[in-house]
Amino acid sequence: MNVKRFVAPTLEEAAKDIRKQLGKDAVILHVKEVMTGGLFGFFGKKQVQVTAGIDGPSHRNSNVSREGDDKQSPLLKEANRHLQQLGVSNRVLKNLQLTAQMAEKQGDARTKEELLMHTFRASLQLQPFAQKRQQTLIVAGPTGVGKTTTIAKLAAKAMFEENKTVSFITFDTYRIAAVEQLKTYAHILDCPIYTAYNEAELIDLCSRQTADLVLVDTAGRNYLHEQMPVELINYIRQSASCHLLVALSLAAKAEDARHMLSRFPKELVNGLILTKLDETASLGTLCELLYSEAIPVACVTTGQNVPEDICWPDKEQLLKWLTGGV
Ligand SMILES: Nc1nc2c(ncn2[C@@H]2O[C@H](COP(=O)(O)OP(=O)(O)OP(=O)(O)O)[C@@H](O)[C@H]2O)c(=O)[nH]1
Ligand SMILES: [Mg+2]
Repeated sequence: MNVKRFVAPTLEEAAKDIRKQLGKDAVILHVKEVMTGGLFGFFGKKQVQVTAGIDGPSHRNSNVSREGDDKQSPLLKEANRHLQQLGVSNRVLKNLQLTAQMAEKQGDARTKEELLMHTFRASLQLQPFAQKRQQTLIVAGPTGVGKTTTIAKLAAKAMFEENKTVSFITFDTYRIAAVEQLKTYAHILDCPIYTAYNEAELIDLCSRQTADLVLVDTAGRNYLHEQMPVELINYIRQSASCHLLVALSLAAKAEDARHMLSRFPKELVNGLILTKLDETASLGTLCELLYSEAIPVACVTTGQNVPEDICWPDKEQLLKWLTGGV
């Protein structure tokens, strides 16, 4: 067996190193916390030290990996089953399982939920979404994902719970019905609505708004084939109060959602609107996105009812959902 020792600041980083150097069949043999650096035992940095090994090529067959599975504790097996059922891509699954293996060796998880909690905490990038008193939110994303409905929910919350003034701009002029849909919400909420027919008009309208919250509805596009207009990208880049939120359905396949997100300039996306939580039984897409991207979750929608079906989960709530809690 080829055995190596890895030292990293976090379990996640150790897992990455192990997989890079030893491959996906690596087995964790020992995990402990160590202090590195410092002077005379002071000011050291807490690190994770992991000993991992891999059988030689002649032994790397299915029997060996099955034997490895049999050696797993019941707790790890249960956690692995949960991770498998999430429906994440193979790459993410392997990394999560490796992290779970390390978390288990660290020995402070007694239940499946605790072990999963350690695993997700070590692996996911959970950033808080920064709310500002005054901001323009441009909502973009694939067709039918729930952009317009979510905008209505966001407007209602801002008006009735936060006492903010709201205005709408629709940049979705491809279909008459789309403009009418937002107009109906504007009418019910009694807030102004403006229509932009091209990027220049949109930018002009955005820069002239005085409401606390300006919500911009964009046309659903097939982002697998099209890209955001360059003028709009430049405007968002230059404006301090204008933010881009990308709406993605949690019911979409994990890899499709990630691919869709990759069509937007990464540094431009300030937050994710994750829709249709009610339409999926597994949270693989949520897990995949939080694993791969350091983009805050702005809100999650949970049904068709306006304005009720929306929530603003914090880090702990996201972790609870992923470990199977509510
Ligand atoms: N189940 C469920 N349905 C939702 C949710 N959010 C929106 N919808 C429904 O999804 C459908 C499309 O919603 P829209 O808000 O029109 O979606 P859109 O992204 O604006 O669509 P386009 O403008 O055509 O790209 C509607 O029937 C909504 O009621 C949600 O969280 N759960
Ligand atoms: Mg729409």
